[in-house]
Amino acid sequence: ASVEEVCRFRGALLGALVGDCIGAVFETRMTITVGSVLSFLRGLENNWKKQVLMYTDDTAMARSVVQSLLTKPPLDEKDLAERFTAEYFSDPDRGYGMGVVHVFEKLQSGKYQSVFTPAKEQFNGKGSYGNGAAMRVVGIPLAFPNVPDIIKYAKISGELTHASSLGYNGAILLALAVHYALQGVNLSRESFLEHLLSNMQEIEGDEKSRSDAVELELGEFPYCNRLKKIKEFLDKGNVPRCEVVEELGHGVAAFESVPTAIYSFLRCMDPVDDLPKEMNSLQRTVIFCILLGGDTDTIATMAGAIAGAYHGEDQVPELWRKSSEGYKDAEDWGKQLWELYSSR
Ligand code: 8NA
Ligand code: MG
Ligand code: MG
Ligand code: MG
Repeated sequence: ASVEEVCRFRGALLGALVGDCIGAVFETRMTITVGSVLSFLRGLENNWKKQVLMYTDDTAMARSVVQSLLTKPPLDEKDLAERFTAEYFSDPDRGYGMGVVHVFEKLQSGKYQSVFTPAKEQFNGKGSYGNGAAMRVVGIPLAFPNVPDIIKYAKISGELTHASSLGYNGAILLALAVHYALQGVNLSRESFLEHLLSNMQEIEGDEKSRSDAVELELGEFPYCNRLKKIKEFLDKGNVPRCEVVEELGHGVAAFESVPTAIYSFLRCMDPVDDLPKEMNSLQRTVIFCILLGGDTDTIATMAGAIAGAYHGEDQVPELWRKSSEGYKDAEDWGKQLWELYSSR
């Protein structure tokens, strides 16, 4: 059983990596068709030795989370803040969000007593609700086996840049999705969603979550409501992609992308009408996310993490893997996180 588990840990990191690297290619394209995505992927065969696909901010920050978890357990927020900041300044052109850069500048200035203060000052004191806390969170559910720890540490890791509860709750939701995905087929699609819904009901019931959601006019329990929409869509069957985008979103806000990633993973357990029959579930998941358009790298990285945790690294095609920058680190760190997780 243990070998199978290592596969899931490596799968989660590799799924996240290929989702970011392949998704980023399509981020700025106006029209994305099945034909264009498939032809790009076929072209990797002739290209991977010459040109690797660069990862973006999503993976750069996910790498910092993983490295911090492995060297400063259980989670050292100062160490993590330093890693995010050092990584940004050493390599700023990875496509970071417009707002988050100010957090790094403030952290770098050394004027702040608490590493959490710069994030609280974002967007006139409202904090960011971008998907940046969720896009990098995959290491947390791979380091902690228990739900309360995952909630606690996903929140802390998120709050370094995302002080709005909509931002860090998105990270908590994605972390929990990866956690339940690690259980594989032992958990049905229905109970996977029920677990998430019951966790999020408690999380979104707290005072700050309620008031932030009301202030943004999202209604109460925005993540719970979107989880219910996911269930409705899955019961319906082949919901057109435009309707998925309309109802669940494909934007840079966490509430317009984390539920979309979860839906894409669940939907792509089954074949998708216009995708090749020989593709496996993880391949379908990444391509499905890209075809939704919008924030393609981030939705594909989040869905890729869940799909990789569920299906294991065998579903990450060799060609996709070796075309992606830093894939060997993902393999090594998957094993190390599995050891850490198993020791807890
Ligand atoms: P962020 O904190 O800067 O948030 C991202 C964006 O969300 C901001 O630039 C704002 O436009 C908007 N936003 C967040 N909070 C608020 C608020 N309270 N009020 C008004 N607007 C708000 O950075 P992040 O780390 O959350 O961003 C992650 C995303 O940025 C990822 O998609 C990542 O890949 C990157 N990125 C996205 C795009 C894209 O447009 N798809 C392009 C380049 C980079
Ligand atoms: Mg990115
Ligand atoms: Mg980007
Ligand atoms: Mg993005």
